[in-house]
Amino acid sequence: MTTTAIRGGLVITAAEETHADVLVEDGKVAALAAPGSAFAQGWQADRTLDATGKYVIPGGVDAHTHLDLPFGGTASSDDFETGTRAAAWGGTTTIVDFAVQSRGQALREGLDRWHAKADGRCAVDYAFHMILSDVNESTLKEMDLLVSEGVTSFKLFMAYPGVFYSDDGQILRAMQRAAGNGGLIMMHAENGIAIDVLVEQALAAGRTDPRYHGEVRKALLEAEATHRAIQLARVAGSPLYVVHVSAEEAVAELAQARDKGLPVFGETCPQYLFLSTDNLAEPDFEGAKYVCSTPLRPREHQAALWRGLRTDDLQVVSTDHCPFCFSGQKELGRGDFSKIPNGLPGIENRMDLLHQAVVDGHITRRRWIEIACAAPARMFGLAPHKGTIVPGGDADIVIYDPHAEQTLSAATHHMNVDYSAYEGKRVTGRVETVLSRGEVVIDRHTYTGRPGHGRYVPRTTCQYLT
Ligand code: DUC
Ligand code: ZN
Ligand code: ZN
Ligand code: ZN
Repeated sequence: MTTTAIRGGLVITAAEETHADVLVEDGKVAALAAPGSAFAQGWQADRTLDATGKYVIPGGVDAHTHLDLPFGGTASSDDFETGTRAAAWGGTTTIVDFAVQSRGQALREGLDRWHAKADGRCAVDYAFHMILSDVNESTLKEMDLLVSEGVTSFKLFMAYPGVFYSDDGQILRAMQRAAGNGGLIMMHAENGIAIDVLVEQALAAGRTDPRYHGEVRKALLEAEATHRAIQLARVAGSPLYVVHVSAEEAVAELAQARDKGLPVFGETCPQYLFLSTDNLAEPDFEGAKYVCSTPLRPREHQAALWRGLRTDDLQVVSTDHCPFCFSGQKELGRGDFSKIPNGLPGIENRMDLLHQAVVDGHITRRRWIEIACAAPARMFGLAPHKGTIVPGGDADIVIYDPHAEQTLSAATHHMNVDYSAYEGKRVTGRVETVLSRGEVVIDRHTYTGRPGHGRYVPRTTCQYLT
């Protein structure tokens, strides 16, 4: 039985901040004790980590990643080994990735494929959502089975006609099924049919640069789809989680639904909080680095996102980490923005960027932990093992130096991608040491983890509803 003591830090959870020693036994949190008290009573640790002057926070839970995802004629450049290692570097100790059902495929085939990609390769713990690309009678029946084995959330797309797209009838059926089996429907809310018309018109008019990606994927078409998804969920009697919310108008739809008391939830991502259409307009095709969907918005939208995070109209910040190298991958879209693979890297940067938001005064320290750790854990059935520091919970713990200064850069990050979306950005705060189930995987800025340490975690249903 290995015991570890984390001494002298300020323990921050979503619920409270307290100076305490954290005692870890066999991968679990054994106790929180007043500083020094456990040792005075004879408690002994095999290893003591000094957290004096530091924060002791739960490991991050990133509920939206795409590792090793075939997309846009290529595949995301981080696989489960490199992506989860980068997550650990950034203080994230649990990811929920999206297994994909391809057209004509059973859910089981897609899920097995994702297990094979991840098995034995992960540095931190992982779970799966399931993307539904082919809603039919047998898919609907399979949803029940997946829920019972711990894949309790299903992503549907109102965008990407011909690829992932579901029509309103398919969406309604999947929502009805989720209403019966306890599953949570996650929605990519953009009107993809209308967007495709605008894409065609833009290209025909010679508007081929990356910035037109942002212009055709209009905020109003995100808001319209968000509104439609909410109404369909009401009709079906199912809860709804809208992923990667970027438009002020979409936040307003969520706020209105929540004011009615509906079980509607929203996620945003660091790129929408810190980047904007200014980045998409960077010259020499550099804007391609910032092509993702939903797209980056004009800077004016950011205030609504921060407000939504403060008022709890948005509950979660995940990354939608879906990296493609500029060289050879983003470049596929030179001369045609619609061929730029959609997605941004960020799995390593989320905890730091959100800490910077604390420094900047957008959110409190406890809200930082809520939106990055506790809320995603509860939303996706991982609490209380993940997302908090509580006796009996997993010892997924980060010692965080709130005073260290760092400059985000591709030269120093650990994601397998040749650029940083935040190149040159100065942030205050840095991950120092990371424990995953009691094992030190980052030891004072040195990686000490290994592929295969991370375990698959079956999930219960959404804990916001019970
Ligand atoms: N959006 C992205 O930017 N990448 C992956 C899929 C998605 O919906
Ligand atoms: Zn999406
Ligand atoms: Zn995504
Ligand atoms: Zn310091």
